[in-house]
Amino acid sequence: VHPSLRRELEAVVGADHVLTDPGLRATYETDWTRRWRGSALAVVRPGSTDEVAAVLRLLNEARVPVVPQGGNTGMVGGSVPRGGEVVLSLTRLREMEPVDEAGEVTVGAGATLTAVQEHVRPLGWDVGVDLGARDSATIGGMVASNAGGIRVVRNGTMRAQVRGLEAVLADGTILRRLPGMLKDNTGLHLPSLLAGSEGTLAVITRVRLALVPTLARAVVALAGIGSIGDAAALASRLRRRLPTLVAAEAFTAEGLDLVVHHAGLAAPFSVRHPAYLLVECAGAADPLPELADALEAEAAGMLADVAVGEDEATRRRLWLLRERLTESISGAGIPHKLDVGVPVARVGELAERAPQVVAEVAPGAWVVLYGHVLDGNLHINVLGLDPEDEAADDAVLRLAISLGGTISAEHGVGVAKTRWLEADRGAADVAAMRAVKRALDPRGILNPGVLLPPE
Ligand code: FAD
Ligand code: 2HG
Ligand code: ZN
Repeated sequence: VHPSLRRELEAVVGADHVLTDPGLRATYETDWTRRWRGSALAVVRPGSTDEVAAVLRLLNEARVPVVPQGGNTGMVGGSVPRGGEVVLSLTRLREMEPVDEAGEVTVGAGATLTAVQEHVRPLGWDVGVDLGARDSATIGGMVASNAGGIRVVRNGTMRAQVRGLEAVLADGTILRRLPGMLKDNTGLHLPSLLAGSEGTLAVITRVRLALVPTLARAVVALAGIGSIGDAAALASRLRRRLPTLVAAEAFTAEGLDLVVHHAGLAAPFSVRHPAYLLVECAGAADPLPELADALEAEAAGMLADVAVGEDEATRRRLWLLRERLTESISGAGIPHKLDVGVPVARVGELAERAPQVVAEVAPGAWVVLYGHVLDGNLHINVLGLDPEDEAADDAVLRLAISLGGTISAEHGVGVAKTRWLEADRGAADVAAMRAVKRALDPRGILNPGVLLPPE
């Protein structure tokens, strides 16, 4: 970064928060999957909204590109530099206001999900979105990527939790609407526009979250089942019978083997099953009788083994078999992550055909798939590929589109999938997105190369 710009940035945030030393920059420059990295001109860590605005004004003036970064747990390369940008780290914006009577809370964009959960749970409230990266993922990053996670079937994605937002445009203009109103029909809803914008339209600085009530009693069941398709079909039938259903997740035997091997967890059953379905029910009263009845009525002959967790420790133990898949896959190599979605009725077809289309173009590759079956969302992880070799990505993303689905159900487009955006969304949608981008960020400094393909 130019010495005079550096001095100006230091005058705004303090010299301790402008990092140019390569050793200090390193963790901000590589993404969680290790597939994406690049070197930054500097890492700048503002401590307030006004500092974010002042930093953006300087960078916009100097036409220096900016990569907004929260917890850097994103899976599509959108949170790390490609080379030559300033990384704007938002992790110092972690102030949390008191929870109000209506169950809303305003938090800094850099607050981690775990910190917010710990802030609100003692008061009987919870955050509607939960995900395995909770200790590092920030609320701002979760809104910017419209994160999904393990409660979508109950509470929707991150977009649905946002009641108000404060954000800074590329030129330093502050947008602020934080009063918290369920009904607010005064024109375009900017929180919806920014949810899923992946740092390309504005930098989110504060978020007003609509919380959900804590559910006092929970039960988790893990069952061995014949296939991912069977798991999706059974989960759909259970949903109809179970108003208390809050999660339905599936994974395969290969995934469980990896978790047992890399995370050192005990296998749940003595027999290895082709696939596993994990469901959680929760409510004010004990949901176990309802779950047992539903399984008996809907799953006759389908389930070989069922493990049930009622107390918190057992529930946690069963959940870890699912949640530690991501890190266990990374323990086995650098995956290509294809977070695709299809209509729920086609999940089985996707699960069967994805390994076949990968084998056709990359015979040496290895596929581990799992996901949020009731969201129609499978995480197709392909191991054993060069980072640059996109033949398998191409095959799987086109398969998802051909099944009436999407190239990204929850992780976003990032730099990983810009090439396929138009095949998914069509030219008219992409042109509309470009028009919005140009209007809000005319110099194109916010996360260039992310979401929109080069023109
Ligand atoms: P980052 O990775 O730092 O950034 C993500 C994107 O948002 C980037 O484009 C970045 O530029 C932008 N951004 C970040 N902060 C801001 C801001 N304040 N203003 C504007 N733009 C910003 N995702 C799911 O959807 N569901 C899951 O179940 C899930 N599970 C995960 C489990 C593990 C173990 C891991 C490692 C990741 C998982 N993820 C999941 C992916 C990731 O955690 C989420 O996408 C999360 O929302 C990213 O938050 P972050 O703070 O780390 O954002
Ligand atoms: C999950 O559901 C995350 O665990 C990560 O979205 C998925 O590792 C992945 O591919
Ligand atoms: Zn996921």
